[in-house]
Amino acid sequence: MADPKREELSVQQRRAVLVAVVLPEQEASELHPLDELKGLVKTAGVEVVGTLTQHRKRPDLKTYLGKGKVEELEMLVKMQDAELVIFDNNLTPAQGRNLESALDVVIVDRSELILDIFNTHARTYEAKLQVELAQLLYQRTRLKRMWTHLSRIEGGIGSKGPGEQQLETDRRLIDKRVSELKRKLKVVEKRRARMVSARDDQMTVSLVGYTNAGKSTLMNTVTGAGVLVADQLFATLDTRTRRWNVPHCGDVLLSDTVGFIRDLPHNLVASFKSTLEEVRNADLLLHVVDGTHVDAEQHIATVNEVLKEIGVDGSEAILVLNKIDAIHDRSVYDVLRLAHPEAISVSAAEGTGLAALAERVAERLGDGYLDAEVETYVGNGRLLAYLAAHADVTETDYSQESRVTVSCRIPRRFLHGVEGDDTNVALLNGYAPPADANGFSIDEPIAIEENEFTAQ
Ligand SMILES: Nc1nc2c(ncn2[C@@H]2O[C@H](COP(=O)(O)OP(=O)(O)OP(=O)(O)O)[C@@H](O)[C@H]2O)c(=O)[nH]1
Ligand SMILES: [Mg+2]
Repeated sequence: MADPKREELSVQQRRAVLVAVVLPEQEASELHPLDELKGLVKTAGVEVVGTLTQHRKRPDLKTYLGKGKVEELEMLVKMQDAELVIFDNNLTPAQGRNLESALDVVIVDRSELILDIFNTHARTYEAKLQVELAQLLYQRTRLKRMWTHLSRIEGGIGSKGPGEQQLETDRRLIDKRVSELKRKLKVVEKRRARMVSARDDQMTVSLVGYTNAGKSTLMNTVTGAGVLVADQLFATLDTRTRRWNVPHCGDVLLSDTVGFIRDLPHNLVASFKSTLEEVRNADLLLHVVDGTHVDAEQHIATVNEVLKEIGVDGSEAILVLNKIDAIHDRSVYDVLRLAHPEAISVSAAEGTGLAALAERVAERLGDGYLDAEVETYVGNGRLLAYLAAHADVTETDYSQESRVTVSCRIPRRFLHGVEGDDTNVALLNGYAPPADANGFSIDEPIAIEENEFTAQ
């Protein structure tokens, strides 16, 4: 194995049997146990030739499924001439190995399938590095499975077979590549962190949510960005940032990023650290939920768990119930509304509810606005540009000679920039500027690049 990348395990266009073991914690789902897995394999391009489910209190230690079910699965695999068995569950390396030797087909677990999808969807340099790292870390603990077959054939008892030697070589190759990837990712992370902190004076809002909730659609509708929208899981794997003009608040930066899913592989979350940097640094999160989905409540919980994993408190987010144009079961939506009375309902596709959403965003970001009258000399282009960028200007009055008076509503946090020689600020709702106001400053316009890391 000269190149430790695992293209050979790509599941695309292969005949597969799907298996779901339903454990007590998944019994709450209203969906058929295989529905989400079917969505995932559809995205991955697998041909499904059979399915099998089992309800268990806990997984079998050796084979995850019970003994009788393994036999049933073996028959199904033979009958359908399947090349793969895909589990909706995460298997230990030993369970994967045992099943592979019992069934004589490639076993793919949930993490591996998600990694495979990420691998096919990764477009940017950053996403590619992150996915490869996660795949290698996953693969490293499972190398034995890949070589035991060879050992069985050629190695004698007690001798170090070619499989085992190969195993050591592979491990070394993987470790070398892992350090290389980590090194490259460090550089990317630093760049990303610099980029994120360069926006410190800009309000930033991040979209988060379960995969397929409609985050990219919402981003496109409010900012006019051409982000890929697709009825598939994990359409977006990178982070895009666009300006969003929020009435009464001015321009904010809106980021769209990778979606979450139940049992997201741990390695993947860790590897996507830099992509999720925007989420960690956002002033405000919009948690987008597919309001038509019967499992919306579980999706919300999953998203909050992943957020917690990256150190973010999801309870502070504005909950956005999306796709209200497509509600087919009114009771699902009503229950959801009742549980989250503070949520904003929208249709990102049709553009409904967006004014209410913008208003809530403005309210939360502004932490209360200040209505101000700013009087300065007409040539003060820097201050006028600052006000245009950060405040909602309602009137500009040039009636006094060589003076201009701007009436505006400005978020409290931008007030510090409204200062300078020969400038008077009158606050109409009675707040004084913060004492630490450190003079007037105008920032360079921020270049927001679409594919910041693709050029490498
Ligand atoms: N009916 C309806 N469909 C929507 C709405 N918003 C999004 N969709 C559809 O939902 C699917 C997923 O939309 P995306 O915007 O790609 O979802 P996402 O959350 O970005 O998904 P990932 O990037 O995969 O995590 C697409 O088929 C969209 O057309 C909506 O308001 N109404
Ligand atoms: Mg998306």
